[in-house]
Amino acid sequence: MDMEKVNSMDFGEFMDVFGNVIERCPLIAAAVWSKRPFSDLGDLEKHFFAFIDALPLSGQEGVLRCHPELAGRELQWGRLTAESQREQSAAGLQNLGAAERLRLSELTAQYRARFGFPFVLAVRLSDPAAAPRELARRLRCPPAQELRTALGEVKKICHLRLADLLGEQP
Ligand code: 2AL
Repeated sequence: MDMEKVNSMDFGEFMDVFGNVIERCPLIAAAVWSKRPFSDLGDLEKHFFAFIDALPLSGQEGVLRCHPELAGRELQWGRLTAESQREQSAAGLQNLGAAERLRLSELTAQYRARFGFPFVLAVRLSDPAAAPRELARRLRCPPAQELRTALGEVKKICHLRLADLLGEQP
């Protein structure tokens, strides 16, 4: 899909295609539509990122809370969004052994208890072994730094989803 096509989309079409590039936050795509025309992928994603950056802390935490747990029940039950399901399955999180799944769920519970939002990682950019390692490392970070790191992962996920939709190399 090229930018001319994107720029010609009416609001409904744009929402159908880009509504979930920020996981379960269609309001962000709804706001970005007003910024068209877009020159390229970088320009389009810049508007998604600017919206997130301009949110108050409660909004940024809300964006993080819209993300499903990694390798959580929603994955096992097939209740994720299509994008998350693809990402988590491709990262091998559906096929973890019982011990690995338990370790991950203990760490994600500790993370949520410490920071108040779920652990977010762009899993397409890592292997299954990296998730618990990264979790253990980030658990020790100061909250303000961790919020920035987590939002950086949201932006990486957004970039990969946009690149897929536009048929571009990430
Ligand atoms: C996810 C997800 O669903 N896809 C991805 O890359 N990361 N979730 C998460 N909590 O990090």
